[in-house]
Amino acid sequence: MSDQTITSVSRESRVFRPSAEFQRQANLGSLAAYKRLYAESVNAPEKFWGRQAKELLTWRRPFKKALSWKLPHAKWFVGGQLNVAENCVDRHLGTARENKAAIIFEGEPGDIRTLTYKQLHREVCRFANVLTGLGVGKGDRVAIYMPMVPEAAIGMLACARLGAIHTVIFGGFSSEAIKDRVNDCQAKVILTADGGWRRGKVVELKTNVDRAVGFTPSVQHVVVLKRTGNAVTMTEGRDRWWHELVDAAPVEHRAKGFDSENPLFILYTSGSTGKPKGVLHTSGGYLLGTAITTKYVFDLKETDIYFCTADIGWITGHSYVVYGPLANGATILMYEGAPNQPGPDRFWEMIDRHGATIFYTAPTAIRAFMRWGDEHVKKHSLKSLRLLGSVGEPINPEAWMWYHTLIGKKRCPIVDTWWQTETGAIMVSPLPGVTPTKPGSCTLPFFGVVPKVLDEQGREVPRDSGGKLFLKNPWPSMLRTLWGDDDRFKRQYWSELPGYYFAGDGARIDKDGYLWVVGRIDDVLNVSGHRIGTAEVESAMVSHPAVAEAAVVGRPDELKGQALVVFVITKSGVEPTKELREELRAHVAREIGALARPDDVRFAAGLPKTRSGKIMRRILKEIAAGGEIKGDTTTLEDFSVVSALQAQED
Ligand code: 7RM
Repeated sequence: MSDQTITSVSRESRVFRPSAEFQRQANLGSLAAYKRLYAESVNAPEKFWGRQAKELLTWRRPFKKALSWKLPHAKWFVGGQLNVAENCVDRHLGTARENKAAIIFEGEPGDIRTLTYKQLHREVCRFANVLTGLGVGKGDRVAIYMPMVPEAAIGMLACARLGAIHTVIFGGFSSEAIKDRVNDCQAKVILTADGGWRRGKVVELKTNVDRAVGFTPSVQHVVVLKRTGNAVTMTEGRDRWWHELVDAAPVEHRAKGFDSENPLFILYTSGSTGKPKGVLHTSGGYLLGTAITTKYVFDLKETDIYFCTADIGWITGHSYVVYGPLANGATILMYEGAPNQPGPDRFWEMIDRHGATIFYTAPTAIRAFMRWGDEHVKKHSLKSLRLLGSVGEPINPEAWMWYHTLIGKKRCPIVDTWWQTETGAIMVSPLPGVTPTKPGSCTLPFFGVVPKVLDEQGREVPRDSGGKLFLKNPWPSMLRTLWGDDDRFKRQYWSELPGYYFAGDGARIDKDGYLWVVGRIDDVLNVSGHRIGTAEVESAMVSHPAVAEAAVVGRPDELKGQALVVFVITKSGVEPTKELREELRAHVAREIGALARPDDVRFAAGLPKTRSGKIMRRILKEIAAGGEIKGDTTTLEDFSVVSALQAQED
């Protein structure tokens, strides 16, 4: 066995079987049915995906061939033409869905607005006409820097309708981030708003755009939605009010069909160093991947009210707020603001108010709810919920159990969904009602997905030992390239092991074939020759009752290779003392072995995270080693956290 495998130290062994009640009504009703379809999807992928594409999507011109695969470049549904917006909106008109709510929107101040499919159609058509009027056509890039309001989705769908390429820039990012991304893709138009609401304050989006746009010569127009009503400066000729343009635009718009491989969007994701990568997704394959996973992983029913808390600036917002649910004619609940505004129970209040049935969020949010206290949850019934989802990082068993008990009342299945910006759609996840779940495991591959856990030599590691996570076969919603940098695309994802897509994660597969992601490969700890994933150490740490959140990194150590430094946020009311520090070190040693006893426990008030909640361990590594912060920090949610950690250092 190679010494480059990862040692697993987790001892989680609980199994939760689906209830008969859920199983009876599930879209995919048995493990046998899953296995049969899965086998077909990997043995005869073209047949399987060809059939799904015909069943789930509406084509303007039928495709000739499901897949053309010239590694690492895939073309799905070759020769086919479709319109993505038509698939998400128009085709639900003239059916029972026409007057069904497509979007139920709640603003942070409490304003509520509902758009039926018919109304959404009207808005998308009008805005497509607006964009046409501004000179946007097929292949042009449009940047979207907006709050989580229906107009953000309308902007995306209007681009899709025209065959233009949107790039959503997360509304929490700075003008620096706007500048880099807009220049990289040479966007012609920016869609923004005067502001958005976050924690009772206005985030001045237009002001940030103004600061960037002096350095982005490609931008011809900025369209500004009036959301918060704060004063903004409008530059004559360049800046236009959303409502004025829309009021003057015709409501009729005839959509054209576009090639299945026509680009749909670019989404920038931060690289560990240097400039962000522009992940490119195209039309037919992406839409099929998001539509089919929404249908089966979320067991979507006509009557569901589906609440995904992700911002549209994240891939989860693209795939599971907008494209996947709308392609299925679902009702989505969309929320603008912070989860603790006005109180820590905002989500629970919303679930009860709107009768949400499916709730999809991230482990970092779940740990925050735990920290805020159970009493905020217990004030609400949550009886409408029937299914819960998790995404973004490995969910520690402690958080899984809390989610299961407090939110799901032990009756809702949890789907822990592993996927990436690059994969476009969910790759590994339980199917609710079908797959027995284990807290902390994302379980089994979705149709067409062949995960492999391999060592440095590309050999399969034995069951239960860790290695690098690869995907073997192409899948419809895979990224096609990195915008403007196909070499980087090949280097980054396809050179680790020839013929395989490298996910960048460490993982293990257990005796039941279940996948456990143990963290990013770049973050793997190396202690006295043992390689350990970050997730297992952090999970052991947060299983201590005093700990709310933890992040572990390695610091160069002459003796051990690396010393383990754990940054810990304690639960509210817990005093961070020297004794507690020793107790936590001993706790980890007890939970997973002396090998993983932290050398250093540092109490912190906050951890450096991206807005989607991922801990930026790269920054913590630099802090632990006492060095300066290098590399891209534009995706950091709050730089003051870093300053505070560094100050503590001195
Ligand atoms: C959807 C999304 C991708 C990275 C991925 C993992 C981590 C995401 C899970 C997870 C364990 C999960 N896209 N990750 N989901 N790890 N279990 N269920 O998050 O591009 O922003 O991030 O996130 O490391 O490679 S992303």
